[in-house]
Amino acid sequence: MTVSLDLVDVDSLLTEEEVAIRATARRFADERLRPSLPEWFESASIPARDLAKELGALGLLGMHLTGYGCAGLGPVAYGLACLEIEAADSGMRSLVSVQGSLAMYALWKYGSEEQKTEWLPRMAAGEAIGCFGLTEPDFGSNPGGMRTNARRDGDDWILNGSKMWITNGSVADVAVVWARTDEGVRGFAVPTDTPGFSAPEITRKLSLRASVTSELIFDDVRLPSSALLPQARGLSGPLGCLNEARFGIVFGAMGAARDCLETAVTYAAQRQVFDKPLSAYQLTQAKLADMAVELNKGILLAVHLGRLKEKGTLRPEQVSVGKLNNVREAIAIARECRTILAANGISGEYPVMRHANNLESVLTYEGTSEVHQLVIGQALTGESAFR
Ligand code: TGC
Ligand code: FAD
Repeated sequence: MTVSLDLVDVDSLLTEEEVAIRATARRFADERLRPSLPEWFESASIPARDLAKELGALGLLGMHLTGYGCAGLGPVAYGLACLEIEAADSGMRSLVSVQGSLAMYALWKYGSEEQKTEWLPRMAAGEAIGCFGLTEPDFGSNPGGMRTNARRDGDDWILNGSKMWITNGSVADVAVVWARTDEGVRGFAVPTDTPGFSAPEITRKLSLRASVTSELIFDDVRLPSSALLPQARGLSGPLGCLNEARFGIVFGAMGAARDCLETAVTYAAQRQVFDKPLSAYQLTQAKLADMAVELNKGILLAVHLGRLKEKGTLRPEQVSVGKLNNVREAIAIARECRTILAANGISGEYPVMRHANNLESVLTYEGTSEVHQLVIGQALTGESAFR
């Protein structure tokens, strides 16, 4: 957080190592990402392979995992990196979190030694890209209803079905795919050059345009028994990965919010209305103050959850508190900042509306706001209201 927006000295809660990693991620975001984002967003195309290698060289892919070429850093360092990358664009953070928290984490946590050594070092270096296929066209919030299935054929598995809205899908080298089997939901590491696998890109998105989003189609994809993730059984496998990615979003969303607020503070100081700076009006200051308070609260919450994660006590409903609050506040901040920039707020010359549009996806993916309300509601009441 820049000095001017860090009203409560969040920095005093961070270690030197965490501050250093944040600085590395911020420099990359400022120098490599930020200048190109308006163009990538407008053209809806990103140099995903180059970016993955550059992020890998900085140690930002799977950075909270240990061994296999991963940096082995703590959760707060990982969260701060997500925050800085998302300050550039939520789509960039998606690239990082799908690679590290979903695809790599699934292989790291549930994979065989052979799967880990085959994929993780290359994925940490950004030389191989991963995606994570859980959502289906008819089953998003309720992945337990999935239709994608895998059946045994001798020692092999035959995979059929489809996944929808899959980040990195068309550029991935390996897809972690969750499928219904005779033994319940199981995960598979599917090399994307396997015959019968295809990943058409989803176009005409109005949000997260600087991110590859795809459908995955499995048409009698034959996989050897070694493709099965041996340690994941049932829905708790994929849901365990979601906890990791949601944690990154708790921090990341605050990056998008900070970028909007920084833009609005600067803009309000420069913009003259009725013969004096917009920032000198009480109405503007009330908006800026309220947004800064929510930003500071959100970052404090993120750091607190990070410390719980460090101790190994972080519970899924606590991650839901962070994801629900911080994304909801981030989108509110982005929209309020847009009002301060008024007409300029709708222009791609400024990052505010791009962040606001991106945050619509962030509000939906990794569990919608409603899903997180229901997770928290269940923790409060003991009653499951999902069904
Ligand atoms: P339910 O019966 O409650 O649980 C089934 C099994 O899973 C266990 N479990 C969890 N385990 C780990 N972490 C969690 N957060 C868990 N929540 C539940 C549970 O203990 C049980 O285990 P077992 O051993 O008894 O079988 O499951 P349900 O079918 O009622 O569903 C619960 C619900 C609705 C909360 C869950 O399905 C859910 O979270 N839905 C939202 C789906 C979602 O978030 N999808 C995200 C897809 S990936 C993505 O969006 C990537 S976006 C790109 C980016 O990140 O940038
Ligand atoms: P639905 O589940 O159809 O929900 C529709 C509405 O109903 C929502 O408002 C929801 O909150 C509400 N609702 C659902 N259930 C209940 C209930 N029990 N009570 C009350 N209200 C309810 N998925 C992946 O697997 N991998 C990815 O990499 C990935 N990347 C994504 C990238 C983008 C840009 C987007 C937009 C999505 C991505 N997703 C990914 C999918 C994402 O996780 C799903 O969109 C999300 O889980 C919601 O599912 P749905 O869109 O099918 O909505």
